Amino acid sequence: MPRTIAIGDIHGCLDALNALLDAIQPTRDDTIVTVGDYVDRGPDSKGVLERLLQLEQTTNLVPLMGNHEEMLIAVLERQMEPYNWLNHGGVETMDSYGFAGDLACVPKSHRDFLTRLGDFYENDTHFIVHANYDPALPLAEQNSDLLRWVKISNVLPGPHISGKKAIVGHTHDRQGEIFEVPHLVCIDTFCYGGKWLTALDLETGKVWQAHPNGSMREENESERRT
Ligand SMILES: [Mn+2]
Repeated sequence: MPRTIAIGDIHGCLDALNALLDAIQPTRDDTIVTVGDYVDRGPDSKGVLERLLQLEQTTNLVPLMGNHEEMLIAVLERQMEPYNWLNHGGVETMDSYGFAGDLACVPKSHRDFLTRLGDFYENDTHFIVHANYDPALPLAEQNSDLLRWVKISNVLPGPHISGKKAIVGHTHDRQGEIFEVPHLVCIDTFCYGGKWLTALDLETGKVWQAHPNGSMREENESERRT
């Protein structure tokens, strides 16, 4: 049976991403949905984008756009002054590219990847967005600021009109735990802050969690029904 697996906010934590993928062993028929925020804060944003580009070749990858990719694109396209972004983890991203004054250190393959990121994923039972959603609007009609920026700790959305269960990232739990209510699961478990990178199998509820040092959280592997 092909699986559909969501992966939370990676934020440059390449060792955690590699550990998760080693444990999951995605096949060509599996769908891996990454919720966005691949870059910033953690140590190896460049390596994470490189790994996602590889993953596109070997599984059905559906990469979504986070607010951090939105900022990076705006800086690369010189539509935004970099200062705010640099304060939100952009310094670490530029370090990973060996930035020495020229934005050309970010290769075209990475820029192209950033521009083809999607806003949502949905199947018959679930949908996935980076941050939040308007429960009353179809996914294709959502406001991108709401999708990418608004924390569920500020506005916890109600059940979506589709009746499907929401999977989101963006609002990290400082204890590194998954937040779950009946209609929504948040899988940003604060990897860059020293907690966990989470993957969730939508069908079976199986959870994998990896530490930024690349070790797996064994005790949390359990069968959960989402
Ligand atoms: Mn975010």
